[in-house]
Amino acid sequence: MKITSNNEDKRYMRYALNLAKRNLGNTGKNPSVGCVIVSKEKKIISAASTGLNGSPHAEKIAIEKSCADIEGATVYVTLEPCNHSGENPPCAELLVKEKISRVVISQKDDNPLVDGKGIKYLKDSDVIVDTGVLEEEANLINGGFLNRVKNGKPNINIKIASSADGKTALRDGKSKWITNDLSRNYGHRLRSTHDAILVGINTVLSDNPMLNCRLEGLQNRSPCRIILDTTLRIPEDSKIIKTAKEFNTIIFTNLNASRKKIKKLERLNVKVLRVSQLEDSYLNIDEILLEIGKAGFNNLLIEGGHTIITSFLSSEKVKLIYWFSSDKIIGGDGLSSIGNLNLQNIKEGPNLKLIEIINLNNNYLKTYEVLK
Ligand code: AOF
Ligand code: ZN
Repeated sequence: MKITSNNEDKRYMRYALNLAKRNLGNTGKNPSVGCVIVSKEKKIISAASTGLNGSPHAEKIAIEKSCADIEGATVYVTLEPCNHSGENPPCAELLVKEKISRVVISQKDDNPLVDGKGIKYLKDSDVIVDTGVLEEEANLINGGFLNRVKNGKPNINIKIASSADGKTALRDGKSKWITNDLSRNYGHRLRSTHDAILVGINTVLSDNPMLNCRLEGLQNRSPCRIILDTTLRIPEDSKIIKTAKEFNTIIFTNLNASRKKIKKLERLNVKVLRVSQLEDSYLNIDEILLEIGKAGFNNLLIEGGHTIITSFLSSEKVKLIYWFSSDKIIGGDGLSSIGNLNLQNIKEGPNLKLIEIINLNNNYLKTYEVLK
């Protein structure tokens, strides 16, 4: 049963959510879960998040590193504890064995292997269970995983870096440097918290990007790079291909793409996946997203360009927009961040809910949730 949470529960849960949030992108196909243990004496005696690539689960790490007796403690966890044996042992069983008296859960796990079984096991074992504490915030962290297990697709987040008047480049395409260093570093941080990053071939041809995370110490947290390349135009000497042995790389192309080119790319360590093409000659986004889901990616970051951003925004449910906006004005002859949406009236367009603003030394990162 869902009960109204008190402020103390929210405070501990917020800590658990922060742990989960900062660990996003590190847990493979598993969700990033946060867990905080509070003793009978109301002291935080342990805190953890899911381990690298999804093992061990957060609850097990928190229990093992607890600095005091955990009998009778309360456990705050951002996702329902599992009670099945997969790659990891069942957490609900462990919590009961350790004589935890209360478990506060933010959000239920819709993975069919869990789906209420963890909560039921805890209740049947006389543990007090409260659910729904800061569920909306938890959904921003768990949502990608839950979407993948329910619909087979990842959550789609878009990154835009623009001038104050929403332009991403000058008329001639020059975009260096509209935003400042801090924004660009934060952009790399975003790459590290996503499982995959996607751009169109035009971005590769014009910018020759690496699309990895280049923050010191976080290079090994780079996402899988995904390129949409309908006719396999990617140059073999592009940075993406040259670094494909170091960073996972997937190219989506059409069903008639040259076998010879595909073989060549595969030899260079690139995974090539073929999908159908739509009437407007774009690759079928639905098929692409299902393939990305199949690969186990929960959170996808779209980094451009303009055409790709526009087609995702108009054809699919985008979850978040990370919008870096700088202290420069480019003017009407600059390139817009978003292309034509062909709206007949304002109501038809995407509706945004601002969920966070960060001041990055006179640039701003606004994080919007896209409400349709
Ligand atoms: C938890 N705590 O920290 C995470 C959970 O194959 P396994 O055993 O690792 O189980 C994977 C499933 O467990 C995953 O699909 C999701 O439903 C849940 N993840 N559960 O109790 C955790 N990461
Ligand atoms: Zn578990």
